[in-house]
Amino acid sequence: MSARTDALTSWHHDWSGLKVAVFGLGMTGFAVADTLAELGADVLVIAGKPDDDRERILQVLNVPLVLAPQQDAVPSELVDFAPELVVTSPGYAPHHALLRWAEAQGLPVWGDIELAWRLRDKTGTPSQWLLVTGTNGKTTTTQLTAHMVARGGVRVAPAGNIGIPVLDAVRDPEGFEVLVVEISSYQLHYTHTVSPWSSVVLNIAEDHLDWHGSFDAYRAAKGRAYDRTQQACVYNLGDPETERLVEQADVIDGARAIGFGVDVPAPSNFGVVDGLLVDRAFLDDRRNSALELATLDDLRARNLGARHLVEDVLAAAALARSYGIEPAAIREAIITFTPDQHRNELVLHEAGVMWVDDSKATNTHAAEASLSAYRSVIWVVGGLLKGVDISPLVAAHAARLRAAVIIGVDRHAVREAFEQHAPAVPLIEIDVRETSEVMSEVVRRAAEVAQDGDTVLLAPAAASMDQFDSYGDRGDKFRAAVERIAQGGAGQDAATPGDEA
Ligand code: UMA
Repeated sequence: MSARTDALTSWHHDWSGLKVAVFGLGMTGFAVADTLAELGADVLVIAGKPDDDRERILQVLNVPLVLAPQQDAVPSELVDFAPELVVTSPGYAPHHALLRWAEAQGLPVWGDIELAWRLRDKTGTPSQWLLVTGTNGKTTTTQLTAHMVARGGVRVAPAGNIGIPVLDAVRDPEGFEVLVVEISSYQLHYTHTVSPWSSVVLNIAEDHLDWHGSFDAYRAAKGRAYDRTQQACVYNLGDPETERLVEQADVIDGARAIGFGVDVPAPSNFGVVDGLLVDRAFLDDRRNSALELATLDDLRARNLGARHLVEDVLAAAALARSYGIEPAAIREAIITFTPDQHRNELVLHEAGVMWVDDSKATNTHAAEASLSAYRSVIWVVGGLLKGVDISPLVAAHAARLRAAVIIGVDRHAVREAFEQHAPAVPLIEIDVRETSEVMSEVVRRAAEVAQDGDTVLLAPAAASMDQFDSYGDRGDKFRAAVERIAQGGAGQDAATPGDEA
């Protein structure tokens, strides 16, 4: 790294004239370009596709943009610009031509989170960060943690991969005492000096192999969340891989390892005793006692009773307690918490059939948790598999599957997995030309086979972008189609769910 960029660790340092290439003009690239322009840096944005609204604002800011739609070429404007620093959006994989070029030039490459960390003193006292990563449960845990810290009377905001660029939070005019930063493996890859107050890796399973190149590289990226942690490295007692990452991390002296799990906790851990969630870590007499946080009944009343959600609550509580939030505030946060959309949401329960939107299950690990929660499932599965093999999931759950409705571009791989590992499960393949019709067809065909006691579960174990704008869009379209069919409006041969029992 160059000496100049190394030394830039404050909003109040001199960023003027620093030549920065920004890769991407999505949520991240725009926030980065806007921030750097405000700091007086000399910015060039490179993006793969146009974005009219953002381009217009860039023009006002006097920031030039080069559109470079080809994934394998480096535009001459970038070479001529000769940047001193690259700040990339997380969607750009390290093997992208632009990143390979930056590496060959020996340029420092930061993500937006690295930049935000260095600028977090904009309004005075720098905020402390609680980092949340993991294959699944990140968003719920981030929201829960922020809610708990807020109930403790602290000025806090959730940010990051949750959909709010951290730079937006850092530039809030009044500033925050704490940021709860959801950080993806992509973002971690481009992070170098972040030193969180506390951090958690919730779990690790195969995901994003195409971006990272291998499971080891993905795992290594996740492990970076613990590096330079000041107070508590929170890990999952049910996932030994997360504990290994803590052991391998380079933390600040004195940082503690705090485990969480749904069993009776040992001292220094969070867990469950006789239906009570307890903290045996942040109290003086942890050998002989524990602090009560909430009851499992409190969680069930908020739809947080499933095992993986209990784990998320415990992880969030550990982060909040590490910042000194009182147990009473944590309970208040739990009993007032509303989980996110598209996360095991019951859309309709009619004629004995449950229609459940878990569109957020974009990988096999999340789909596994979801499938395990139901006995007799008509599983809506498929999309962009991201290089992950779905066979083990199909094999493990064959017995509970009454049928599978296959969507997405990678249908072939999904069908093969069933043919090999669950040949008895009836397959319904959705092959419609118009992507806008996919969910109507899914729901129509599922309704034809659904019987009393079945759950039609949208938990595709795959990303959505081949046929939908996002997992949110996929879930919205599922809900709309279910609601249409419930009102009897889904076409001439539409059946009411459960009709054909
Ligand atoms: N681009 C290219 N080529 C590429 C990659 C990106 O040209 O190979 C360009 C696009 O043309 C566009 C821009 O880069 O101009 C988009 O950048 P991006 O894909 O990094 O997306 P952002 O809009 O900046 O959103 C990102 C996160 N997206 C990804 O990591 C893919 C958002 O997480 C995050 O909320 C946001 O920053 C704010 O921090 C989304 C996500 O899907 C929800 N995350 C993955 C996940 O959770 O599994 C990691």
